[in-house]
Amino acid sequence: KSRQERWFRDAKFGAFIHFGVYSTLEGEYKGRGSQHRYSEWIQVSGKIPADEYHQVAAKFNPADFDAEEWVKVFQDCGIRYVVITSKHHDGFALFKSMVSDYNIVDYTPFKRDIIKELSEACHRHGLKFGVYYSQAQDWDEPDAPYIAPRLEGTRKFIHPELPADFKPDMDRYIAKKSLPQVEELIKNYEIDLIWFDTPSGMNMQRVKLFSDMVRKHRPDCLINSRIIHSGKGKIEAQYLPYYDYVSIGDKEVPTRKLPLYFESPDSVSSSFGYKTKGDCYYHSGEEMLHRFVHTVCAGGNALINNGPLGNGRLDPEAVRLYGVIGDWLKVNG
Ligand code: JFZ
Repeated sequence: KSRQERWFRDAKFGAFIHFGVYSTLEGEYKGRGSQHRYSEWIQVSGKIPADEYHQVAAKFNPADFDAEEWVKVFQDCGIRYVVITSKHHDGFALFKSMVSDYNIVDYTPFKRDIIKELSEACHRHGLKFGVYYSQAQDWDEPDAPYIAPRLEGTRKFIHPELPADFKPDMDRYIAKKSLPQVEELIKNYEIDLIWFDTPSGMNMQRVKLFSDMVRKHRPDCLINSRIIHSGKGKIEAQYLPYYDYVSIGDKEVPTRKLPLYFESPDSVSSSFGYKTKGDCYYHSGEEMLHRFVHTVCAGGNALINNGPLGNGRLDPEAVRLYGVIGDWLKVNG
């Protein structure tokens, strides 16, 4: 299994991007939800029913988004790959989709395909391009799994019209939305890496569907371990053929033996999505640099998140913190 792994082995620094409808809310909705760490979880923490969240989505208009500008900033800091949320747990897609019109092109006044523009800008400048795709959780789909027990009751307030005896069918959701959207991403865009996450309900049969789909159309595309492993639990050997590298726990510094290439998903702040309301803070430059060096010296890559603003501009503090690492790399990299 050499494939594309060479670029990943040498990459060191990746830019993670959490961007979507939630970026406009900045961690709070009608005074609710700001106590939750991650602003991309606002639909759950702010108890926003689907039809209300749809109204927020219908106004999503990141008019200042400029893929070239983003990529230039990343490149200046020594970043070698980019991973952006093509669909997070809220179910909203940042790419044109025939599978569901709940996407940035068909559902918003913005109408531009962020995944297309960013993938093209990355490749123009020699950066690898990856997409985050929430294969299991999708709060917009009643059939998708809600993490139990923490999210017990969530399906009911997001979809109040559901009959009391509704029986969610994860395979129906996978067949109708999740797998066909992964197929769209893999066929319609030049994708070097796909980043799955929070694999509630995933099993061998479901893992195979996603992994085989990716491998069939794009054998060089890397797949991360969160297709089946959450990031905290142990690694099971039976799943090793279905992904290419391990994403360890968020902000975890590597302390255990890892069998494969690994990556540490980190963020410049206490959230992934842009957040200004309630409990939120940025890490210091020293702290970011410490975790970066620790991760890279242990042989892994640091995938460090920035949450762009709802208007499509990069967060200036994230840019500054990327610069701290970039400056270090210029001397020591
Ligand atoms: C998940 C998402 O729920 C979150 O919104 C974000 O996208 C993040 C990158 O991934 O959250 C996690 C998943 C795994 C761990 C922590 C947060 N973990 O293993 O420590």
